[in-house]
Amino acid sequence: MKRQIFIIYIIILSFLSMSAYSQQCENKKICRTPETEHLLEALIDMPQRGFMFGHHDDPMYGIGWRGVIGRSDVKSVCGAYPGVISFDLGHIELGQVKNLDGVLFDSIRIEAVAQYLRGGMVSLSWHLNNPLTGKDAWDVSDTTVVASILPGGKIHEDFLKRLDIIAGFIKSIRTPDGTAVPILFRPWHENTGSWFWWGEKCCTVQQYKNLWKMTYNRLKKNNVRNVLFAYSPGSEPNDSTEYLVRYPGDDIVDLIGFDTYQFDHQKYVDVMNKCLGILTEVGKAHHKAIAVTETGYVTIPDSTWWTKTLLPILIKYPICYVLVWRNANDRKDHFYAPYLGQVSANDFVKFYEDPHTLFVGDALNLY
Ligand code: BMA
Repeated sequence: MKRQIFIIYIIILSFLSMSAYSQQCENKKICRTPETEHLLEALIDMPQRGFMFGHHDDPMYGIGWRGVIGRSDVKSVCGAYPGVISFDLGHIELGQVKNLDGVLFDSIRIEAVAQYLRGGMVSLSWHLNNPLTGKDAWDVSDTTVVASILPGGKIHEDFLKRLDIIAGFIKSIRTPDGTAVPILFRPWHENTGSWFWWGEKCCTVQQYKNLWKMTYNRLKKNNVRNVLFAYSPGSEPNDSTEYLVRYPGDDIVDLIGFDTYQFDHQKYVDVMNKCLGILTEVGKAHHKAIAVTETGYVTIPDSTWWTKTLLPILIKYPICYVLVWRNANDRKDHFYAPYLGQVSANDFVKFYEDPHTLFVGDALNLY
């Protein structure tokens, strides 16, 4: 008898906790997996311990190599994989097997799972072709593209299929035991410049925000639960009000950042400090994680750039990560991370050893 009562008690208890869980999920917009939820909390708490270093396409190719399993320029220099690795989904929407930089989407899935299993974070950007002209993401010749893909637009239905492909891919990134790998998705980036077809001069503020809403809602409709969203505009805002002009909203965005690169040293230092000051303020007010979502100094010709330029700026602000762009092997002189023998490699080791910087192996506790 006692045993039966105990079993009934357990059944009631699990029923109550299940209904509490589904209620919690209904209240929120996208119902996130526990791992994704944990990642978001970890990103918000991260600045208490330091910030992660990130590198785009890190395990895919580097200087003098391509497609060598386990290889990484960053690891070859400091012995550890970056805490964050990002990949790009451009051309997946066209049903192609390789992205715009020649990387197989199957390899992206494999490497994203590998990065998760080693405790690191994965982010995805999307340099998608112009859906109206069929040219690349940089084709700004037509300013009606965003309008045409929004509800009521002439290629809206067709564009939803592209979003479904994105949703399907993000959902498909799973470990062998079926756990969906949490992904920080960073669509519609650098929108405050006008070099992409979703840029400032190509759509109104409202159209841009609707683009985000449509993207978010479509992923939700596809029951994508392993996703967080990053908003990362591109050109320098003057203050937090300006930063927030095209901000899609607290209910959609989980992390805020910005993309900026060094051309002139002093200008870079000034822009970084200004943007990070703004991000710190906005992040606090809106309870969002903050990050330098893309940066770098092409070919890093300054042998002490990591510890004399980048690090002293970053340690002043509560960021959770900084990410440098790719070490292209399909373009000459287009690399942003050091490789063995590169002039800034020794300095990068010092950057790695600094207690503020976090790589795989530094107990990131993301999940
Ligand atoms: C850009 C460059 C391009 C590349 C694109 C998407 O900044 O690196 O060569 O195609 O990013 O990765």
